Amino acid sequence: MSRKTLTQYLVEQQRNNNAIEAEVRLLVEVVSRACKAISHAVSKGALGGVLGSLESENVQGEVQKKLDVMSNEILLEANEWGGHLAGMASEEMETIHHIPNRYPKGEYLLLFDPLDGSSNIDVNVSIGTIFSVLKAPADISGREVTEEDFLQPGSQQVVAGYAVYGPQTMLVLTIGNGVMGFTLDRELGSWVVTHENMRVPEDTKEFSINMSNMRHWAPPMRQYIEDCLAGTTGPMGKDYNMRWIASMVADVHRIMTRGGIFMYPWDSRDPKKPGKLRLMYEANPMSFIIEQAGGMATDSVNRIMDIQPTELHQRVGVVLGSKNEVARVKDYCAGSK
Ligand code: P6P
Repeated sequence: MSRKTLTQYLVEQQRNNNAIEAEVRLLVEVVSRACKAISHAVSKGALGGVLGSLESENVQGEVQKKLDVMSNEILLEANEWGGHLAGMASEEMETIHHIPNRYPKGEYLLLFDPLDGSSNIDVNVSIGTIFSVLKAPADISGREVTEEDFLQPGSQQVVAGYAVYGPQTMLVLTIGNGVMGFTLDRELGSWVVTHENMRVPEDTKEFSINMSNMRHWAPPMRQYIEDCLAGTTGPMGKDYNMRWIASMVADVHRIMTRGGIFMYPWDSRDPKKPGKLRLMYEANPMSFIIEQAGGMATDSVNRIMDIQPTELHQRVGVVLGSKNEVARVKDYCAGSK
């Protein structure tokens, strides 16, 4: 019995549950095909001449890796012609990307981090692509898209997903009724269902944070981590393990698979920045996926998907994963602990 493919899953969702419109199904198919191409480029490594950095910096002031730019181009070119999008936004581009006039425009907005965790590229550690789909405002057909059209809270997302380029290449996707995991069958070139209805365990003993930033955290966050480190000798009454891959997609995928809590909280290094991670194309899509799998996602206190964005590349503190552990952090940080 052959396994179900992404296409079959999407057609079933469209036909049976009316859970997805034809335009959105096409969009997901196009993005997933682009992720296959990115996976192929990433897997070549040094053999493909794609490692290393460029002299350029992106809007975040980060040195761009060759694969960052390549992945961005793959996603732009794959999605421009389809007629399903009104515009795109990327971590790698300062302003929004308009659909060229030679192509029809659609009703959806695509946002993405084309290659997240790119500091891991040159050391052969898992990296990934994160994407989010919003519906453009109703009047979009009569005008050009603007940056403001993208500034919608995460609760408005229609689709969210990530591809993780690791020992396996996997696609994890939500269209708003649970989370499905697909593994790339390189022989067939198909995304094949391997993880139906992914769920995040409600409790965990594993936390994920960059401990080198500890002295910069707000006191309640420091106290929470100190209590985790105290294990059974402290108030938590259990010993914790720690993981930090420094690739959000890989850390989140581990949590989607076995539970855990991922934190990149506010720190005092740059008080103007509420966190390192970006709201629109990292925190929001990951929060949608985590919540759809029964987890929880906050900025340490407030639900991430309730945040009204004010800037395309704004940053946010992120605490997400096993809901009872995220709720515990909220107790610490909201001062009720
Ligand atoms: P640090 C990768 O650059 C990234 O945006 C996320 O994927 C990852 O979780 C985080 O930054 C790692 O940050 O400060 O530990 O290098």
